[in-house]
Amino acid sequence: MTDAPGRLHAAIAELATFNDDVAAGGITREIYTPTYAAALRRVVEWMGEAGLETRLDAVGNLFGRWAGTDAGAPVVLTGSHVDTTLNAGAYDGVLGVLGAIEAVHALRAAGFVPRRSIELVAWAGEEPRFGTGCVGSRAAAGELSRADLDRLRGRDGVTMAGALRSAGFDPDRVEDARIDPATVHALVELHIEQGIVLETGGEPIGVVGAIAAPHDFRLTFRGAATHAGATPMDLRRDALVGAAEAVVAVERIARASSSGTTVGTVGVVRARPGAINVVPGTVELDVDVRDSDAAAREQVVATIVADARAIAAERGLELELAEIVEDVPVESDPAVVAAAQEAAAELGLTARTMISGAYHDAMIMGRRVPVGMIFVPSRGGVSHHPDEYTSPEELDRGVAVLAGTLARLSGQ
Ligand code: HGY
Ligand code: MN
Ligand code: MN
Repeated sequence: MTDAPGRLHAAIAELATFNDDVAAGGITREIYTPTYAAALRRVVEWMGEAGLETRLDAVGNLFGRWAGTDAGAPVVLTGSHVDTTLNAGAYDGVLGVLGAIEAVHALRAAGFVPRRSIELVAWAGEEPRFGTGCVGSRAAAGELSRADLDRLRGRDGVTMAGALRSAGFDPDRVEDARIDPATVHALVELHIEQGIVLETGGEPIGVVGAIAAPHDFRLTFRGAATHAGATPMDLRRDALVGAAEAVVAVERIARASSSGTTVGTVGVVRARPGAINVVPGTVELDVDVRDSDAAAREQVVATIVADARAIAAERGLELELAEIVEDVPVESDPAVVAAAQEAAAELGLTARTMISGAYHDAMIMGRRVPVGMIFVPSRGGVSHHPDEYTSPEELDRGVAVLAGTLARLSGQ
C-alpha cells in the first residue's frame, strides 16, 4: 500500500547495515556513536526526499517538518528511534521513523495537505545505553538536567555528557531541547509490538491503550573475595551465591504480582573480580520491573528489595540499593486512539486495543502531550534479537493506518 512498493522495506534493510557488531549477530547501533551518526545522515536524506525540512536539536533528536496550512497551530508529532540495543533486530524503532516517512509519501501522493504541520522525529537514545532509556524524549519533555548527563553512564564508563561531546553536541545546551507542550496537538508512534499478542490473535493492527513503565534499580551484594581453593565453604561470604538467590526471587515475586501483568528481569550481572579461582566479592544486579499498574509494580519492587535484604543478612553480605529509573505508566489519549481506530476501520482492518509491555518515547512524551501508538505484529513475539521480523505486508498495513491517523489528527 505504498506508492513505491519496496521503498520502505529497502530502507529498513539499508539502515540495518549501519551496525557496530556484525560478528556477534543482530544490529548494534548505539546512540552518539559514529555508526549512529552515519545512519542518521541517511535518515536525513530520506526525510529530504519526502519533502521534509530537517533539523537536529541540542541532544541529537532529528526532526523533519511537513509545514501545514496553519503554521501557528500546534503540530502533530510522529516518530520513534533508530538507535538499537545490543545485537538487536531491524524493526524496533526503525519502523516508526521510516514508516512515518513512507506515510508522508503516501499522503502527498494522495494530494493530502495538512492543516497542522506534521513533524517526524527520530528520538535520540531510546535504548538504555546509559542505563536509562528515552534520553532524547526526556530532554524534550524537560526531564533531563545538565547534572543527569554526568550521572548517566554506559557500561563502558562513558557518561552521556561525554558521549554527547564526542558526537559534537554541547551538554550544556540540554535545556534547548525542551519542547513546549502547548506547541504539540498530539503524538502518534508506529512500532512493532515486540510481543506475541497480535500474532496469536491473528490481528493485523494494535492500538495501544496504555504503556507499561519500568522501575529499574541496581542491587550490589558485597561479601569477601577470597581464594577459591583455600577458603572452606563455611568460611565464605560469596556475593554471587547471594545474588543468585535474589535473581530467583525476582522471578518468583514478579510471577506472584497482584496485577498478573508485572514483569521482572535481571538483565545485567557483574561479578568481581571475575576470576575462576576467586570467590566473588562484589556482585551488581541491574533489575527491571514493569507494569501498567503502578501500584502492583511498586509492591513487587518493595518485596524484591525486602527479600534481597533478608538474603544478604542471612549470608553476612552487605547490600546496596541504587535507583536507576522510576517511570510512570501512561494512558493513551482517547482522541488519538479514536483516530487510529477510525483509520484502521477505514482500511477494513481490525484493531485490537492493547497494553504495551515495552516502553517507548511516547511513554515519556505522554506525560506532557496527548499520545497514542499503533502496533504491527512481531513474528513469534521476538524482539531485541536478530530474529526480530515483521513481514512487508504487515509493515505496509501499519504505515497505511499511520497515514490515516496523521490525516485525521492534522486536519482536526
Ligand atoms: O526496553 C524497552 O522497552 C524498549 O524497547 N527500549
Ligand atoms: Mn527497544
Ligand atoms: Mn523501540
